[in-house]
Parts: sequence; structure tokens; C-alpha cells
Amino acid sequence: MTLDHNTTLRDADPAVARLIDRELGRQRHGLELIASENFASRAVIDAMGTPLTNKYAEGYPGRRYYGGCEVVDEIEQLAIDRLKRLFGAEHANVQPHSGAQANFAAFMALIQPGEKLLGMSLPHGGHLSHGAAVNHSGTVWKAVHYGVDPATGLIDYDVVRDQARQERPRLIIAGGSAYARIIDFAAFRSIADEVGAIFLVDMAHFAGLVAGGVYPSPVPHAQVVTSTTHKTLRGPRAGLILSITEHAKAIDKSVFPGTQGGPLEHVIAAKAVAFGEALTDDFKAYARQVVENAKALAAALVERGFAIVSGGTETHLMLVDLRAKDLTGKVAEKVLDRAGITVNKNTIPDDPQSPFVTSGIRLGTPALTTRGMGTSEMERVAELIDRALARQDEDTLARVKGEVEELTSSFPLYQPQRPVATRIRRSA
Ligand code: DSN
Repeated sequence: MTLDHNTTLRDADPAVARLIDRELGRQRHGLELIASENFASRAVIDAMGTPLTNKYAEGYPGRRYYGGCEVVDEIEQLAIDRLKRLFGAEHANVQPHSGAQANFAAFMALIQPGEKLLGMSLPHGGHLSHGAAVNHSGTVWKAVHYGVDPATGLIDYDVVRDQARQERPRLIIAGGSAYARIIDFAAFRSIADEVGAIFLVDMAHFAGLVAGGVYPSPVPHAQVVTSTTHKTLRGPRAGLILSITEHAKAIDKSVFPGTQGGPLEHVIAAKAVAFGEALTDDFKAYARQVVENAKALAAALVERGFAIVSGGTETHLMLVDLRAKDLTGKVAEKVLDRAGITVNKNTIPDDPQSPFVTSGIRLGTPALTTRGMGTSEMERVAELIDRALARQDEDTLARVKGEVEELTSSFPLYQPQRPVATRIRRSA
């Protein structure tokens, strides 16, 4: 191993380089159906792998605790401006390192430790950071949770209203990681107003759909909106917070110096790139296709006898209830992995199995749609899933894996770059 800082990764540390190559191969040759994953563009990835990682910039543009911030100030301001434009927000903070950090910082800014928050329960599709007992949000604050109606798989807003009247939370949270339907933000806001709570939406899963205009925006309804940047929004792995002006100062103070130190300016540069991409018409078409693909995949699975929680999807994801197939999520995840199909086991509402076993799998279409797949490929994906789960023997799984490789090779991912002159000649 050399310490010469001009040596490339491949020459300096072949062991790490080889592992990265292996992971790239896995992403290229598999069917990526994890609903929270996506393939960031080469431009986004390029921005992350830059000397911006070297810079300390505690503070905010124009108000830093270090010298030499003139360039990163411009980068961070560009990210902020693009983000505000993208979602029509009054205030934006682009420094959260992740969605969970964004939530923690936002909650700390909005309510006192020990006060009560009301969020969606994790096993019903909520998120760990919304007051789950094993997360610090569940110990710092007194957390109570709403679920979905077991018969419909949908949020019952009357039930949430009754619960809010009874519990009188200071903060109400909408959003989660496994709810496949459009959330009625106006209903939530009226509940929050009635009980004197602040309304926060965690749009991590559907932010890209909001940006693309295929999911209603929470921004006109919620005082604060948090998100990750790497799911449907297709940016680098990180977080963000939007708010009305009234909460801007408290949010900024809570992110830095409240809960984080130096911002990751290389990741913030990649966020600026991703927000720029999300402002394009091409991204709108992408978001539309993500939802069409999810609907097509859900319909094709239903045709093959799979049950989908809530009967279908209006977003990028679906929760498949495997009980009718006499399977657990744990088994299905492992079997599909062997066939080159990546999914995650997921609890279904009122799951009789433990979270390590589960009765469901969660599927999502953001990543396959980024590769260029459309509704006809979704039919094929459903057929491959069905075949793998129905048989599970080595021969079947090897055959399905072969077909997965054939399918993915028609939708190449991160092609080696040709010299610019060659690209121009060929496309002329
Ligand atoms: N763990 C993420 C997901 O898969 O939805 C949410 O943080």
C-alpha cells in the first residue's frame, strides 16, 4: 500500500478496488427491487468523489467557523437555491447527513425532550426514527403511534383524529417506509391544527415523486418536511430539511451546532447535481414511469395469486403479503437473492411473524426504472419472482438467475465512459 496521494485507488489499494468492482457487478447483473434504493447518475457520483471532502465548513454559507470557504459557500448555496425551487419551500437546510439525522435535528428544533409525538407505527409502514422504542427518538420523546386499518391497509384519518384528540401530541408525523398509498396531507394538517401540534412530513420515500409532480406535495401543508436524497430523488446518500420561515432559525441551529459538526460538502455538491437533475422534464417523465411500473408490477403479481397490502399501489412501492403463498418474508428474500433478485423482507400490518421473519416483502421500482425498464419488463419481473418462489430448487433458481442476467444486460448500468470525441461522432 502506498501513501503517495496521487496514486489512484486501483493502484493504491487493489483490495478495496476489487470489492467496489464486485459490488458494481452485483448492481449491474441483478434486479434491484429494494424500494428505498436507486442508481445515482455518474454526475452525482463524480461530485461525491472529489477533494471537497477535504474541506471543513462548520456553519452556513457566509457564516462559517473556518477560512477558505468561498467555494463551498457557493456550492452549498446552489444546492439550497435549487432545493427551494424544486419544492417551492421557504427555507432549506442541505446539511443533514441522512434522513434519520434530519428527523432528529427537526424534532429537537420543534419539541422539547419528554414531549409527545404521534407518528406512524413502524410495523404498519412508519419509520424507525419516528419514535420507535429501539431508536433514541422513542426515548427522548414520548412516542405514540397510529397504524393502518387492518381491513383496508389504509390510514383511517378519523381514527388518527380520535387518537390525536386523546393523546394531545406536540408533533404529528406523516410518512414512512412501506405505505404504498397517497397520504392526505390536508387531513393531517387539520388534525394537527385541531390539537395544537406541529405537522411534519417525512417524504424520504416519495420525494422524487413529489419533485416529478406525480405525488401531492406536502410542502403547502406541513410546517416542516424532512427527506433523504437517495431514494426516489436519486441523489447521493444523505438528508435534507425544508421548513416555513418561522422555523428556519431553529432548524439550522439544531442541525449545526445542535446535532452535527462539519457538513459533507462533497455530498452537498452531489445534492446540488441531483436537485438540478430533478428540476428537468426528463425527471418528470422518470417519476411518472416509476409509478406506472409499480402499478404494472403489482397487477402482474396479483394475476399470479400474490396479495398486495391495500390492494395495490399509487407510488413506487408495494408490500406483498406472502401468507397466501405459505411463505415468510425471510425465506422469500433469501430465495430471490439466490436468483439475482434483491428485495427486503418487511412486516405487514399486524404481522403474526417477528420482524426478523415477517410475512411480507417490499418491492419498489425506482432503480429498475432508472435502468430504462418499462411496464413490459415489469410483467417479466413478476413472472421471474413467481417462478423462483414457486419452485425454489437449485435448477429453477439458476435458470431464473440466467434470465435475470439476460434482462439486465439489455439495460446496461454505468457503462465505461467513451472519450468525448467518440461519443460526439457516434451520436452525430
Ligand atoms: N431503511 C430505509 C428503507 O429501506 O426504507 C428507510 O430508512
